[in-house]
Amino acid sequence: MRHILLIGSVGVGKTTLRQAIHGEDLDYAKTQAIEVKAGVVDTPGEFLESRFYKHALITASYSVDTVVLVQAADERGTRFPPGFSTAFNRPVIGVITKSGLGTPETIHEAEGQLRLAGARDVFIADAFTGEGMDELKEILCQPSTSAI
Ligand SMILES: Nc1nc2c(ncn2[C@@H]2O[C@H](COP(=O)(O)OP(=O)(O)O)[C@@H](O)[C@H]2O)c(=O)[nH]1
Ligand SMILES: [Mg+2]
Repeated sequence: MRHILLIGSVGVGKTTLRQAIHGEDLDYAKTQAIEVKAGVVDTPGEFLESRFYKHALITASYSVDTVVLVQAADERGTRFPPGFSTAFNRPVIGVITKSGLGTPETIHEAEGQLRLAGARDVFIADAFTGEGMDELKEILCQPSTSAI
C-alpha cells in the first residue's frame, strides 16, 4: 500500500478514515500524537491548527509517499492556506470525509478549498456509509516506495 500522511483539523475524520482503510471497527479515539500504523501516519488536528507544530507535519511527510489533506463535508471554512501543498515535496491529494453529512454545495466548496490548497486529486468519502472508500483504497493500493 502507498504510505500516506493524514493532515486536517480536529474532528474531520482522519483517524476514522485510517480505521476504515485498515478495515478496523470505527471507534472514536482522540489522536494525541503522531501515530504510525501500517503505512498510515495519523496526526492530531492541532498540528495543522497551531503554527508551532506545522514543521512536524513537513518532517513527517518525508516518511510517506503521499500527503492527504482531509476536510469534512460539514466543516465550515478551511484550515488549509492557498498553496499549502508547496510545503511538501510529495504528491498531495485531498479527501472530503463525512460526505453523508454534507450537501452538494458544501462538498463543492470543500473541493474548491482543497484544490486551492494544492490537492492534485480530490476524493469524496464517508467511512460510515462506505461511499468512495473503494475508489480511495484502490488508489492507495499502489505499491509504496517509502521506508515505513
Ligand atoms: N458521518 C460520519 N462521521 C464521521 C466520519 N468520519 C469521522 N466521523 C466522526 O467524526 C468524529 C471525529 O472523527 P475522528 O476520526 O476522530 O477525527 P480526527 O480528529 O480527524 O481524527 C467522530 O465522532 C467520528 O465518528 C464519516 O466519514 N462520516
Ligand atoms: Mg484523530
